[in-house]
Amino acid sequence: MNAPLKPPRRATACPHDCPSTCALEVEVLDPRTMGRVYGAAENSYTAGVICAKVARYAERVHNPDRLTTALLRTGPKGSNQFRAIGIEEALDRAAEGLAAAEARHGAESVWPYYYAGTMGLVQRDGINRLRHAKRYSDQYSTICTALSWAGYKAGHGRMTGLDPREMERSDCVVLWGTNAVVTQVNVMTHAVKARKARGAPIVAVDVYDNATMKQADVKLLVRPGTDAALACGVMHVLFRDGFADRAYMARYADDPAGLEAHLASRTPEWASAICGVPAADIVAFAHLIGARPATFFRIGYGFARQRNGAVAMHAVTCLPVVLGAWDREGGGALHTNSGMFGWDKRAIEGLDLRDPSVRSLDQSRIGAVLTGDAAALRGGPPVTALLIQNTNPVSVAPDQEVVKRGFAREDLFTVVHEQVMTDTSRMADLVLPATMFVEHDDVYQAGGQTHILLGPKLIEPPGDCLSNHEVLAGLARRLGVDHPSFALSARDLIDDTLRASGRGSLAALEDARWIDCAQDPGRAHFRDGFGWPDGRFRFRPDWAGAAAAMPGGGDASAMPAFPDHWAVIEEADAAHPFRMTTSPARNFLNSSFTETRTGLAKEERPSVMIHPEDAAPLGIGDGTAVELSNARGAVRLHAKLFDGVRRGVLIAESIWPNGAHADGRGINTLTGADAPPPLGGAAVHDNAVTIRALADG
Ligand SMILES: Nc1nc2c(c(=O)[nH]1)N[C@H]1C(S)=C(S)[C@@H](COP(=O)(O)OP(=O)(O)OC[C@H]3O[C@@H](n4cnc5c(=O)[nH]c(N)nc54)[C@H](O)[C@@H]3O)O[C@H]1N2
Ligand SMILES: Nc1nc2c(c(=O)[nH]1)N[C@H]1C(S)=C(S)[C@@H](COP(=O)(O)OP(=O)(O)OC[C@H]3O[C@@H](n4cnc5c(=O)[nH]c(N)nc54)[C@H](O)[C@@H]3O)O[C@H]1N2
Ligand code: SF4
Ligand SMILES: [Mo]
Repeated sequence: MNAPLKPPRRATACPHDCPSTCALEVEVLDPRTMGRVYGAAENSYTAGVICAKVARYAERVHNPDRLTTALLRTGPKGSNQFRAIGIEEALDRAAEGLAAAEARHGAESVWPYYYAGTMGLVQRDGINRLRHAKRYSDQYSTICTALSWAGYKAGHGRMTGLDPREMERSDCVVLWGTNAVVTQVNVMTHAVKARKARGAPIVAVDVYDNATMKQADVKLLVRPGTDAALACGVMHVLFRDGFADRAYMARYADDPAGLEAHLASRTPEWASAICGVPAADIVAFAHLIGARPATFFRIGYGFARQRNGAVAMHAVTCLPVVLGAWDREGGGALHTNSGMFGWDKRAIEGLDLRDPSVRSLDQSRIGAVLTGDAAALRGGPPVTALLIQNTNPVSVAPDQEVVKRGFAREDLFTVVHEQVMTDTSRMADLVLPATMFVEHDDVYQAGGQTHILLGPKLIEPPGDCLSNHEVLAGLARRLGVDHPSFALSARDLIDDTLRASGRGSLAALEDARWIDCAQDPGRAHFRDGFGWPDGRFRFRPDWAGAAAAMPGGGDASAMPAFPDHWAVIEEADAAHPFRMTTSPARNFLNSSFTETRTGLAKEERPSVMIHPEDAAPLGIGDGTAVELSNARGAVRLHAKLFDGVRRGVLIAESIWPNGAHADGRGINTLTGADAPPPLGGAAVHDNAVTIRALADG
């Protein structure tokens, strides 16, 4: 269906943890060398556009600092003293270490730990096959999506939404809590189409005048953690001024009368006092979308990284229902379409071997787990061995001081499989060198759009680099694990998985380059009903039911019955007068790309944005060295004066390597690892801190 590419261009997909999942064309210059990367023009979502950091990906693949041999620790933990060893010896030692931990305290003392450094299904999720086969501790994955997905599912009952390409038929586009220009640039392609074709205004809701808000027609600048108040104020006006679609709600919602009564006291003035947006702006926004029910709400993750994030997400998702937006072409919402693919991952994850009685440990609470917190360990044995792929917790996990204490334990055996030296691999006993996406085969599924894409191996890896699948197969063999998938190639696993999932075959995907899995429009708009037995959207969520799915059971008893401002955020107080978010930096992707020269040069140095009127009385000028602190620790960086942020709010664009900060403490030193209801998660944008100028600045 798509014409074959002309050499040296080869088709692939972006492997990174980004909702865009771009269809890429990579120049292959010789069997070991890649050149420039382009967005595929024929892909209707990518539409030829990719971000700058991936366009220059050759810099990451051919980085002289890449890991190309296995490393064995020779000095004290964290001293960064290693010697190179052969890859077979390294795998022998890794298997011996895991087996020794198992022999001492049982299989649950081994914790395979991973995330989404690559989003490929084979190379990301294969670690679970080894886990289940060995009955190692399970991972309860919370760091990115637990808060926002809990909030979205609470109303809709399933994790799907609009096809993003429908945006071009929208009368208004609301970008809520996503810095799309930075984090998923393709959203802008489609939003701008709507603006050009139909004069649709673009609205941005965020905590600072970021790159996305700068492009928006309407700017709503909220205080961090107060989006539910804004949403309630807007819904109050929709009901009050005759914009609520009562017929739609009567058919598709659980309790519109209850919601309306509840919102009676949530006036724009009430909302304004909480969220900081002037009441007149709240009314104007309500009237704007009230007059344009075909409004597309593109709802991001950022505003849900707050302790009340699930409640906030649910509140925002009530808006399109009150508006009857779902009933209009171009109207409704998209948070993620990840729930629509229906993968059968038995072959990849070894789900046939999974024993649900094995304990599951909270990814975001890795610090508490490693420092022996009995509740975090769920009453089981200590974790004495870690096998880490695809993630960099010593940098990205909250409550960093505790995480570091855990990793420093002499009785902890840590294997890190990585592409580059990271804060985490520096704490390892054994480092294994990993391939990059152009060096292994995988299949990718988009979250923010509707395609499945193939990412074939295009060039040979350097040195001893192994793919995740190869490392897992090597360990399985040494540990005597028997599961047929370990003997398969990554290509065979892709083929099996596509077939089992009813998505054709590897050969077909190779020909087609991608499969568009878009739902039929009726289903995308929930015209067949929301994902509950009665088909009705829940204005009144079953939070307790949601919390029951958390390993060990979550406590939702204090959660509000209807959408509301839930005052459980880390409020500023006299000792910690500022609210701080750790919003994403344009040239990094989480902790990735912090190892590339261009990324570092463009981001300059770790910094924190502060309003000039907040800065002046503290003796802080532009570029002053400052320290941010709270009960969890202190972080050093430099101030940037910026009036596009509310008074009392600080923005530290992240995530820099810990070592980029003056005393090696990264931004997550300040973030908390308590598990917010109903399902846990990392409230990394919800921090109260104090700031002071450093004398030596
Ligand atoms: N303060 C703060 N903290 C945050 C966030 C924030 O906004 N602020 N964001 C949070 C979010 S949303 C997330 S998702 C997490 C993400 O945090 P991480 O999971 O750490 O994120 P990444 O940087 O995407 O990937 C981690 C590592 O995977 C490695 N990797 C990539 N591909 C492969 C591969 O094929 N094999 C192997 N073995 N390794 C590979 C990369 O080199 C990289 O070092 O961070 C969270 N932490
Ligand atoms: N360049 C770049 N791209 C990335 C990433 C990256 O680190 N850098 N990370 C990738 C990953 S893993 C993910 S999950 C996605 C996430 O992408 P997004 O969905 O965009 O989510 P976040 O990056 O957490 O934050 C988005 C915005 O939310 C804002 N925000 C924080 N608190 C609040 C609040 O209380 N209310 C409101 N309204 N806004 C708030 C932040 O300031 C930020 O501008 O992006 C991916 N893409
Ligand atoms: S926008 Fe996202 S998916 Fe696209 S190339 Fe950049 S990181 Fe990859
Ligand atoms: Mo994420």
